Amino acid sequence: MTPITTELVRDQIAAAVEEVVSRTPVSDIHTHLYDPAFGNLLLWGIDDLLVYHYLVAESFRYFDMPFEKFWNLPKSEQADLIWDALFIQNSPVSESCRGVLTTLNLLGLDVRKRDLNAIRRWFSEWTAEDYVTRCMELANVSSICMTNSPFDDLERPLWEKGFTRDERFTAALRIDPLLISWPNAGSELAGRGYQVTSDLNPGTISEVRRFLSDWTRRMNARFVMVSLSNEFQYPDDSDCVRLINEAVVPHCEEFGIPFAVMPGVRRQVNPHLKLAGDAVGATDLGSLQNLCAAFPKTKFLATVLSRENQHELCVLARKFRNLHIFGCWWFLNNPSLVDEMTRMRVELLGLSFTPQHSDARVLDQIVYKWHHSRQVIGKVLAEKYGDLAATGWMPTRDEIERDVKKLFGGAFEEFCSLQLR
Ligand code: FIX
Ligand code: ZN
Repeated sequence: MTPITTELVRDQIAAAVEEVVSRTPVSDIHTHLYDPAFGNLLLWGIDDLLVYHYLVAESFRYFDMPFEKFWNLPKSEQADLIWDALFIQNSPVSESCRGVLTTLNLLGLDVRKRDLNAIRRWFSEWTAEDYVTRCMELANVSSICMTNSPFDDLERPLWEKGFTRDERFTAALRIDPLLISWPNAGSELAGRGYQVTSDLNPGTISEVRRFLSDWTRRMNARFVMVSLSNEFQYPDDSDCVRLINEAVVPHCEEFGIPFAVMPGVRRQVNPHLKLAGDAVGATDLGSLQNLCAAFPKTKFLATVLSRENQHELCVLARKFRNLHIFGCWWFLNNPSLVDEMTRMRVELLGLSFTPQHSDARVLDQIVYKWHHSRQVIGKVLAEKYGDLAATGWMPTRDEIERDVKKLFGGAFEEFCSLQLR
């Protein structure tokens, strides 16, 4: 591509923006992936791609078998059924199905043959370590933030034993059980040597803080994170709110790390679907407003699940510098909604937000989730810089590169190191 002088003519802007967006590495600030040191906890490969809970939900729109019969099948047979229902018996037009094909295509596999076993043979030649590198290169992802729960019995032992970290994988301290199911979480803490009682007296609160400090240090956690129901209310006199006020917020302020809140989930509306059984509900964002106002020195990261909340969320971020919004979460991670949300955010917040995170549960998903998101974000930005040029203000290539770097992780880093006084 011919070097572009500072003055970018309008019709070259789109090409330049889309090129910069595809070439700029992104840090993926929320995933359910694991450092390879966690072994089988890191899911990858075609069968894990096919039994992803998004595809399970879509498949049960066609399956008439008892739920238990499906869950009792080995993973490869579950994958066979899903492949047949969503890719063979019906055209794989949904975002999640298209995603599987985008990933296979970018990996260089010929999906036209529709030969699942040939695809399986291809995957059987990889090691997890090499495949992590391959997927991060293809997705142009520079770092992956995990979701790490001290309440996860499969994950916790390795943290306690200690291991050599893969620097490409950072950690986030996930504390849903602590806030959502106190005092059960309290008995778990007590079982691990923390002097807590179900009553949130000062002694218990300081032990909860000790728990948060221990795990923040052990994981070198970038932030503390919780997903909340769509009925989350702040303030109220619940244990959840007391723990937020007296333990989580002071802890985050002490460590200078953000508190990431993800409201809007209706957990397990259909438990037969297991992980695929969660749904969405509009949230009263007055709670997030109250949190930001109550703790002006605390940094809040927020992504909200309901489409109906997105405009209000952007406006809230205009009011509170201690609020950084990120991602098109879960049921919002669809091109039409990523487009709508990114446009609204650029128009209301300029570049001071993080447009996307992958929420990948299977490593290969970072390939399609970022490929699809970059396409949409690139298109929106190209139009926005085009509109800018129409005013006579000509953005330079360096400026576009600077801006995209911010959107793909720089603004998040700036926010994390913000010292709020
Ligand atoms: O709470 C979360 O972090 C959600 O992202 C998950 O619970 C959800 O199952 C998911 O995978 C969404 O993409
Ligand atoms: Zn998630």
